[in-house]
Amino acid sequence: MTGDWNVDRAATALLDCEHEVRDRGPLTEQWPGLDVPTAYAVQTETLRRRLSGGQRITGIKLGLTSRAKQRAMGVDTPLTGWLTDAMALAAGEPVPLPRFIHPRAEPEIVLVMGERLAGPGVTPEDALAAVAEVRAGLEVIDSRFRRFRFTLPDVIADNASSAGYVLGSVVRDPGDLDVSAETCVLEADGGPAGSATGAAVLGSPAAALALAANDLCTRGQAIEPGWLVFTGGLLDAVPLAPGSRVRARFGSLGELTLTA
Ligand code: 0L1
Ligand code: MG
Repeated sequence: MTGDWNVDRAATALLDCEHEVRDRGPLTEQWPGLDVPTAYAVQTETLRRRLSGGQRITGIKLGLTSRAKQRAMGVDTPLTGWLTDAMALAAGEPVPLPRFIHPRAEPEIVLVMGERLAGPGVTPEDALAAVAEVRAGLEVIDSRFRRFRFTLPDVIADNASSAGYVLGSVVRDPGDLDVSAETCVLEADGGPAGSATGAAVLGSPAAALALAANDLCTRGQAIEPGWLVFTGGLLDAVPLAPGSRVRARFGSLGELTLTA
């Protein structure tokens, strides 16, 4: 049955899961006609409701920009989602696990915008020229879909699994750092969980930023000064459970730890 589903109902279903801290099956099982443009309309509606509830946009994120993440999730198309102030986590404080369904953490290179960036036709060079700061980040993702199983339209509607983020304190000038060559070593619960460089993200986090600007432009939007851009997980995400300790050590962007 697809007739009963529409953008409003899907937005309510996803936000209810978030507020009630429970998962659900993929929307596309009940609404097989959900396509990518309609999924972004659902995402936009959930953002509208967050903002009318008093939240503020702090930036955007890209999802599924690395082969490691694409392979792990079985979806090979990058996507964008919104970040708001309600998702900001306090650095150094334990992750508030009761707020999340089945959270996972992933290390990312974060670009902080100095200038407005609007597509179409944005190149990685244009994108980097609009960046004021480069920082390290750990994103907490928390799909509203059971066992993180979804199709591309599902995960787009679900705001790219956005749930939380923490930002590193080391600030670098984009002109002084090769973002593609920046290294990251991830440890989970005292053991190695992988390593990568910025090149894992579409060849360069600058390419991810350009993609985001060009993609947002198709929906009449631009990336604004001051926004954070989480450019995508460098490595597959690791689960956060009681007692977890996840540490990301970056080459020149410092170190970030999340405990739960
Ligand atoms: O930030 C991400 O790459 C997540 C995008 C959505 C897919 C997932 O939940 O892993
Ligand atoms: Mg991410």
